[in-house]
Amino acid sequence: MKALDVLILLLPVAVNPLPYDTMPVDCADVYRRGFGHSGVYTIYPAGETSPIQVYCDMGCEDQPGEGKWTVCIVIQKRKDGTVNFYRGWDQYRSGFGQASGEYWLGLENIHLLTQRQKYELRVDMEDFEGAKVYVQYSSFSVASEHEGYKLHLSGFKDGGAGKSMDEHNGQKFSTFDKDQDSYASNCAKSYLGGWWYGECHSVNPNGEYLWGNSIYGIGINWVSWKGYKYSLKAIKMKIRPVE
Ligand SMILES: [Ca+2]
Repeated sequence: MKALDVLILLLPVAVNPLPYDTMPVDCADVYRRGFGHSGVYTIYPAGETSPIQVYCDMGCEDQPGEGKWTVCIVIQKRKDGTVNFYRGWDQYRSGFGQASGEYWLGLENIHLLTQRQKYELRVDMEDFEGAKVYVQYSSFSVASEHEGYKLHLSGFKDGGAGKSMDEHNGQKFSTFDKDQDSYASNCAKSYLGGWWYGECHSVNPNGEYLWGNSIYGIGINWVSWKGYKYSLKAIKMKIRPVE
């Protein structure tokens, strides 16, 4: 038995669960309660019966920005190709992967968070040569499933990656088994991801993990930075409530 296990056994068991009004609804709330370390936390954006595990980044500017991104919720993370992102609708709706590693938080969770209050989006990314860039949008929200989890973005700010993601504003989400894109064929099938595809994409953060060289459009592409034939090393989508 490891020392940590013993410690856990010795800790007193909470007899009464905390009342709902003390449960954190997002990462800023976790941080305000004194948890200052980045890591996996449970938050309750939709109430006490719907806990979700998220990665709270308590210092979420991977490269220098304006210094105000101190706490955020990571909604998507790619870094080593350990998780398969070519998945169907149910998986993209409810989320997959591990909050401690590569993951997708889930469209329903993202919708619940961003309908509660106003959020902004930051996307940090890195290539295999060590270059790091980002973009920010001062407003980010995802509509309900009934509305196809439509993406709403505004207030672009460039941290070097360029405005490719703009093209996806207003699109519904699509997976290989649910085509809601605006193209004749199935973009998710053609480009091996799940995304707010239009005709079809200019960024593909949930594409195949390919260690650099990408067959046209199927990798983790960010076209205004690296084009359709380069798949990024790492990308993280993060949101924070607007104060
Ligand atoms: Ca289509």
